[in-house]
Amino acid sequence: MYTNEMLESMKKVEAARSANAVLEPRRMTAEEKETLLATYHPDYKQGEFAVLQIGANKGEKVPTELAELLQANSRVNPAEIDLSKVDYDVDVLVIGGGGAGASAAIEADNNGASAMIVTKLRIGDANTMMAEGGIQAADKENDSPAIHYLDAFGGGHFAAKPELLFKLVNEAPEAIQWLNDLGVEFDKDENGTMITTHGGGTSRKRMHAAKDYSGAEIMRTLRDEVLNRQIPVVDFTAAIELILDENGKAAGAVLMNMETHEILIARAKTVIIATGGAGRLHYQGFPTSNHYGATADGLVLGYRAGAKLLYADTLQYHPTGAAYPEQIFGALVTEKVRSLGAKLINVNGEAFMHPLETRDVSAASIIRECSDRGNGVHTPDGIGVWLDTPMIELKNGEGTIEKRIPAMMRMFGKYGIDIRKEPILVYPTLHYQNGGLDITADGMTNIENLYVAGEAVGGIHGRNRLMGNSLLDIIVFGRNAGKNASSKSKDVTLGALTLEHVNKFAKEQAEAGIKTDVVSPKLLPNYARRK
Ligand code: MEZ
Repeated sequence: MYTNEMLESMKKVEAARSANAVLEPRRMTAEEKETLLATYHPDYKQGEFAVLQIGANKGEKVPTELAELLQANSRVNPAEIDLSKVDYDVDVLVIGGGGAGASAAIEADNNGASAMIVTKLRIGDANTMMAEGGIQAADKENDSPAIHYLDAFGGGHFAAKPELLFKLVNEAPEAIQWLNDLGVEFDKDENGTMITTHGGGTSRKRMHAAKDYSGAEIMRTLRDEVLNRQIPVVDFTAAIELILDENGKAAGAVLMNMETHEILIARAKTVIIATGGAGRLHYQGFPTSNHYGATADGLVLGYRAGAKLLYADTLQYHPTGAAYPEQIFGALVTEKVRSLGAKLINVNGEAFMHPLETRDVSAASIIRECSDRGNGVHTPDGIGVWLDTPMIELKNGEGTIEKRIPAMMRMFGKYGIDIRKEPILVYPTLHYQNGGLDITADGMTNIENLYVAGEAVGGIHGRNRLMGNSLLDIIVFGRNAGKNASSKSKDVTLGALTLEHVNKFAKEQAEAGIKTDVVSPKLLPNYARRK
């Protein structure tokens, strides 16, 4: 239960609530943000990164844990794999069963291709399911894709690949329409108009949501569509190595049954990596809001085959992970809580920052408050700052919390915390991989016929992503990859299948003097129960 320090601090929060609710903490200047990030954001902790010694991004830094996996040993010995025994033969192989993979498979199927999804867990076991607050699209009169572009480009430190961001924002309104037509139950007012809110760093209210389980609602709909179309889904089967053909083009994957470890071969004219993020690598010891399977597998598969990474050194720490109670440590407390009016408050009851700065700035600000400033609230196991949820109903009226963020109410309610009456404690949690595999606007990597969609892509958002642009990118780039990979498959004649790139990578490893017992892709987190 709450310690005395927590209770004392909570009294200060309550006493200051009415004043804090109307206070508008000023936004930080560009210079203030720069200094803050450089001093407190985990991306700037040089000791936590390693320089890659081999592969397409040799000489670049990535998180130490990722470097270990990118430069690890393959799970297969190519000499022992019989590539002539093909178990699955398809036009489009989709690796990953989240929102991007499902969207890709649906569009490939629409386009008349034979598509198949392989996933190491089950379809829908993915970060898409965990997304809460919403999906951005500039579809209101006071907004436009150009304004959406400016918000996202600035929020990402002007580093997004312009052609990718252009596609993201321009295809956003149609993506919402597509989801709506498929059956996603977006929040609407009595006239049927979609309700939209702000997110951090947005200059317009363009966050469309299904309460605070937007990702689950979207994934439910996409999964139903995949199953209704009878698109084959091979569950509990991981892709453990890509297969190329003799001309160096993507041509399938070596698969492994997660229970029996049986090896299977999938031959495909085009391959789409849609394996999601890396939160379960727990960079720098952070907890994560991510799904159990988020272990950067797609980055490893692509890298070993020769695909290039972009911005793999930049991660997103969601400012508000649950810091208390310990049973939900690191779980996502949606940004929508702040969109609806809750403010971040320190141990002394002070609103120490504007609640809707961009995520990297908000996370760094919370870390500063809890470290050098000494203004954090100690919990029995850690530290955090208050997110004053009762402010939401002061601002929007009674019943708002139950109506707009019922999942948050339930998550804390299970532990006896009524977020309508008590503030909650939060601290940054590892949430999103800003970087990933480099693609062109058609979704293809530098390896012909190898496409990527979703969180495994790098460069759509630059070096920091705005809320709601990830649910959007899985739809826009998932559909894009599905359409383009299926069209491309019509012109592909596969050469002989090979795993020679795996041998080549092992040779590079040896030449660089890398000796390691680590095998990758990792597939499951360190704490997974293994046979
Ligand atoms: O885009 C996200 O990461 C998101 C919607 C998260 C959230 O705070 O709800």
